[in-house]
Amino acid sequence: MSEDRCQEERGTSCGKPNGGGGGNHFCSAVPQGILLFLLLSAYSAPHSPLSSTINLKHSRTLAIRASVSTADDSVVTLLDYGAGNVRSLRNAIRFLGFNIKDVQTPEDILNAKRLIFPGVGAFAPAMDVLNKTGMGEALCSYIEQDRPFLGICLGLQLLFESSEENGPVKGLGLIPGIVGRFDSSNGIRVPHIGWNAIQITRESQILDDIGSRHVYFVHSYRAMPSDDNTEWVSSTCNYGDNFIASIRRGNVHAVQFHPEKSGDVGLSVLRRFLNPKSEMTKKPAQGKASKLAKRVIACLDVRTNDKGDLVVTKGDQYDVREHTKENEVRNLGKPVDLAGQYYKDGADEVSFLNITGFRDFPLGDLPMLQVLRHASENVFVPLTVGGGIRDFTDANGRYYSSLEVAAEYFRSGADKISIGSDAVYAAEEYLKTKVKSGKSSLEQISRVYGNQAVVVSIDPRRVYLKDPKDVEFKSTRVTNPGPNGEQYAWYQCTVNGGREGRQIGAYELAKAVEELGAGEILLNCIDCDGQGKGFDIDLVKLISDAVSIPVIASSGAGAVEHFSEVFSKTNASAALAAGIFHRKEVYLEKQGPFLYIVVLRF
Ligand code: 1PR
Repeated sequence: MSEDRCQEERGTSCGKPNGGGGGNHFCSAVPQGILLFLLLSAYSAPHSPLSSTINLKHSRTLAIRASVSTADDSVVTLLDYGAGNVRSLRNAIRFLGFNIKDVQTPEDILNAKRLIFPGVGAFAPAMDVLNKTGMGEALCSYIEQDRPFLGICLGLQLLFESSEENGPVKGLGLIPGIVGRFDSSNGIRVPHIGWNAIQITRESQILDDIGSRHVYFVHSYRAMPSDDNTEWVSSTCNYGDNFIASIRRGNVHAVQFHPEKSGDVGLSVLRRFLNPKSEMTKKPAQGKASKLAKRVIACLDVRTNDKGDLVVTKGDQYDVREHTKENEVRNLGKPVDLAGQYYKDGADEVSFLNITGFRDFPLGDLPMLQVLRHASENVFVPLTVGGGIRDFTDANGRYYSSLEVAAEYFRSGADKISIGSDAVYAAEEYLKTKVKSGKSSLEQISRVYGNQAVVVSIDPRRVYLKDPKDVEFKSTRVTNPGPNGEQYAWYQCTVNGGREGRQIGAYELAKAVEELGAGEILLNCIDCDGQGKGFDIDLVKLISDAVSIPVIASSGAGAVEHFSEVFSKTNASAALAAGIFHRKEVYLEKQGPFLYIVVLRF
């Protein structure tokens, strides 16, 4: 990039803030006002020794004043403006033996020895923060000087000229190109969530360990390779089309995927950025993997047992009590230990479901938050948490919005939150009024944190029918007829952990929550839960064909073949299982370029 180009962009983009818009389609977003408050308050912090020397609006001399830091080699400077879950990245950096210095002022950027910019949130509010605080100017100067930089996700996109996300919105303009949305009309599911392979187009040091292994993506917008930006592009990924997976020029790197969520391979990317001389950890695996992999998710249903300990439990059609005289809650182990174990084994994601969340208040449930905090210290794949996400008034009359509940979960290390009962009420209301109130937990959280951060967990029960006309809900022809020879069934949604049936079908619910902003559907099936007889293929097919967001098939896995069956017969993007892992009947294993296979343990 030429000096002229950067100067020109600064005149328009750094000098004049972009309009708001509150787009929210990738990573995690916080409304513009909050972002600004967070950053401005950090910037004007009285302890800043340099604050008097910086002119926020006219800071073009910053580059001249930049001095190479004498900071010690173990320090990494992090530009975190407080949106979404940067905890995992912090944990990953610390896990690799480095310390973090947070950016408080633009000069912290200029004085950084190495800078990581985990852009989170939507493009417009992020640019607004960068413009208004002078951070954008400092970033341009830092990158122009070819100093060690790693942008992640939005941290890559912001380097481009502009984005269509609630835009057009001007970016930093360092790399030619416009960031656009994936086109779901050609059959791909948006957001692009999951593990995909990248094609390395030129030597890029930080990608040296990757080979053909997959890395974790979660985004709805992407930059495309072109003749104008070819000198920057170091790898591409195919999802519908080839998009830019990483850029590199000199010491400046940026990746669209999340290294902090990409397990060992992601940690190696961070390690090679932080310490370019580090030994290669593994010989890159060879292979031709080029597709988005189907995900295997380990699920931990968590609740307090009768002694008051938080334990992993597992239901049999949602009944989690032992059928003994004591009638105790089944105790399958400690949540943090099991999550760590499944991560090491190779799970693509780990989910925690607080199964008594519908009656307990999650912010009063501090052990659950502690579980998340501890789990995220050692688990470097996406963590989802669900249970009790809704508005709540406590015993003292203090009102907590579902946004506050979700924010606490995100701060504690969750990448996604999962909403059960409250999403059913929201969908019922929406179908009744045909109006999106914008007030449901689902709508609010997806508006603020992006729809990729919101999973809706559906708990349906199969109801057999002689004739599809017998109900107003969508039914399907079933593979195995009902007890009285019924050829059809509809799937009735429930709330409160399956205790209460509602007058809405899984099909209607799935379509409604997609419209309301869900980014993914976790599709349980009470009839199959804990039975080990396989997923309900009829149900998974019905729902995964009905929506264009990813669907996670859940309930019933009891053998390796059940995973292959659900992936070959339906359009599910992922399969979630619990009992089969807890009982150690199978385990996960990484196999070359293919992410994970499930192998019987003898
Ligand atoms: O309604 O927002 O508080 O969320 C409560 C969440 O807790 C929902 O996601 C709901 O599915 C879950 N939940 C509530 N009660 C139970 C229970 O078991 N008594 N667990 C429960 C649901 C279902 C799966 C399970 C799979 C795989 N668990 O997640 O892990 O069925 O099991 P399998 O492989 O052993 O067959 P809210």
